[in-house]
Amino acid sequence: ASTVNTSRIDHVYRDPHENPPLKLVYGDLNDASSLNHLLRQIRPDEIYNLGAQSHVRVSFDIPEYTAEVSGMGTLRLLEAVREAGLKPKFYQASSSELFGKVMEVPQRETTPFYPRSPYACAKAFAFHTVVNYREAYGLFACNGILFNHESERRGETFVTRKITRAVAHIKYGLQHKLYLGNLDAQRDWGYAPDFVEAMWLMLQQELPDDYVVATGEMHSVREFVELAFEHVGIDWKRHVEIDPKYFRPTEVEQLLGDATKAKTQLGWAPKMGFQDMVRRMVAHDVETVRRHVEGHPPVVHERRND
Ligand code: F7E
Repeated sequence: ASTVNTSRIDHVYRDPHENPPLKLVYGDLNDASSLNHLLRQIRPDEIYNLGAQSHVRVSFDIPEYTAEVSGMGTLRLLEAVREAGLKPKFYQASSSELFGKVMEVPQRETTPFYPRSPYACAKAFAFHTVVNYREAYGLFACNGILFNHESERRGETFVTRKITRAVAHIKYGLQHKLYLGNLDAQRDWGYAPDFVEAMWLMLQQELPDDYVVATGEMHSVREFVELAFEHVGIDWKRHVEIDPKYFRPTEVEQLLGDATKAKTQLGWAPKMGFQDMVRRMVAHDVETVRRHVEGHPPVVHERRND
């Protein structure tokens, strides 16, 4: 991007004490030559492929682009690894969206996939490609089938952050209405930092494998809304309205994960509960808006190599 968009990593990127410093390079999952070049230059020990057009609703508007980045992009990256003659450990961000119209409850590694969006179809292609490269070329490649994971840094158009930001703006009178889609959808929402630990653990094992990462608890969008507004003592019913433009042509009604395999084989368990996570996200957005309203300038760190 030609605009500076590092705000979510600035605490690491702009920290002068970070040693070694975090380095950013240009590349694109749709540009095989950039991937080939970067791999030969960096020769990484571990690769975490989180790159995607990751918004499910948006994938219905730009299906071809989504398939290119989220599906073919994974293949390009794996091919680049192979062509460079490297054997890094490889993590693929697979998704609970693969389960889509769920075939069993809760969902685990053996549950059949039933993707319900161009995004999920692209992720299904990527999932199987990773398994195939593991089997065909002996690559240490893992799929983490991660259920929804949220945090204060979640993109603002995903439902959780959309809600917590709106709550903060409504509290300070900067917004009156929050327009949402399907309040009945249910998700297994975990805390992103916990889930990142599971990603890392997968690559520290003796053998590569695929794992479901989830909390085992399911809540509706309505429950999330109720809890978020409750934290600031505002009645959500006065502010939330339904806008059908946020409905999806095919919806994933409910997702609930069974992370027994990750628990037993990786020794992983989530630390943050649902209520604490919602409270934390709301508190963060309330604090950000308060600073803005009260005219506190944001902390500016020195630029390094934009
Ligand atoms: O929607 C409903 C919506 O966009 C959650 C991505 O990280 O997790 C994420 O996918 C639910 C859906 O996430 C609005 O219909 C209601 O049922 O926050 P979301 P997602 O689609 O579950 C998975 C694991 C991924 O892999 C994806 O990359 O909330 N919903 N009203 C709404 N959703 C949005 N975005 N906006 C609304 O106004």
